[in-house]
Order: sequence, then structure tokens, then C-alpha cells
Amino acid sequence: MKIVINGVTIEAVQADITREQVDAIVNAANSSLLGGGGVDGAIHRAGGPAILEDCYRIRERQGGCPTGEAVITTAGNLPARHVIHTVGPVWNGGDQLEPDLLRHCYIHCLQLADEHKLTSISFPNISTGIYGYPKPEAAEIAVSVVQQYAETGNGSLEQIRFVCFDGDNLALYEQQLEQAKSSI
Ligand code: AR6
Repeated sequence: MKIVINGVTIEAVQADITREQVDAIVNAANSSLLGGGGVDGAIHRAGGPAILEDCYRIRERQGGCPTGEAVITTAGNLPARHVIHTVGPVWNGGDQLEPDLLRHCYIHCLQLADEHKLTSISFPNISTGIYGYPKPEAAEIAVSVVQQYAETGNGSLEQIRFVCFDGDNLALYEQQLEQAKSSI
């Protein structure tokens, strides 16, 4: 399922993000930037040690990455050129600023992509695995931020992909993109 807003293609696919051939894939990391399970583990395993070396350099400079922020590294052996690591919120019932923090993850990834003049990016479903964020609400936030980015129309990205691992998330993203399409 894909939609085009202002020349920006936004699509949802079911795939493994480590195989994406794009300018940057996004990692759902933790504040330590030292790796973990889920998509973070898969990215470091497939990308090799160069990614962790860059993460260590960032830790020396700024001591990790706060929730809602994002940093950029090499993608090592991955087909992508860069990895943008962002730290999603842990779901704690929804009244601990989780929606704002998740929104900021997407916003900061898009800002970094613009700063580096990237034209394509693939997002995983940040926070919806180990961090327990409800999938429908997370999909709504992700699509609304990206839709706004495309509507604003002055970014460098031409292709934005939501790479869903599970069928539940794919169905939710397709639903959100249908809604976005009908509001264009
Ligand atoms: N490609 C695309 N999506 C994937 C892949 C993959 N290869 N593997 C998993 N997912 P999670 P979080 C999906 O748990 O909830 C780590 O330990 C998965 O199905 O990876 O943000 C970090 O170090 C889910 O929909 O990230 C943190 O400590 C989505 O990716 C913590 O987990 C996110 O699930 C972050 O938790």
C-alpha cells in the first residue's frame, strides 16, 4: 500500500528492515546505544561491529541518546547507507508523555534525514515490541508525523517506508494510509 503526497511516496510493507536498500534505516534502540533485542539486535547482528563503534563515539561525545531523540551512524555491512538510532518511550499506561515522546522520535529522525540530505528512509514500528506501546496508537502517530512532513513539502525525503514485521502492524499502517489518502 502506497500513497503519494507532494511527491513524497509513503508506503507500508511487511519485511525485515535489515534488508532495506535505502539511505537510512531507523533503529528502535535504547538510551545506552549499546544494542539489545528485537530490531536493535537484528540491525547490529546484520550490520557488524562498525555500527557499535560509531555508537561508542557518540556515547563519548554526548553520553547515549535520550528518549525521543535520534543519532546517526554508519550502516556497516547493511545494504542501507546509514542507521538512525532513536529511543522510543516505554509504555507506562499513556500518561507519562509517551505519545509526545514517540512523536518526537519520528520528528527527530526526519530532521536528521533532512540534515544529511537523505532521499529514502525505512522506519520500524518504534516502541511496539519490547517497549509495549499499543500498536494502533503508535501507527496513528507515525503516519500523522510523516504525513505532516510530506504536506509541509520542504524536506529532502522522497520515499518513506514503514517496514512492519508482523501482519497486525501492516494492517494498521494500511488502514492509517487509507485514511491519510482520503484526507488529501
Ligand atoms: N525488521 C523490522 N521490524 C522488526 C524486526 C526486523 N528485523 N525485528 C523486530 N521488529 P522492538 P521497542 C519489530 O522490541 O519496542 C531493544 O532491546 C517488532 O516486531 O525491537 O522500541 C532495544 O535495545 C516491533 O514491531 O523495539 C530496546 O531496549 C518493532 O520492531 C528495546 O528493545 C519494535 O520492537 C526497544 O523496544
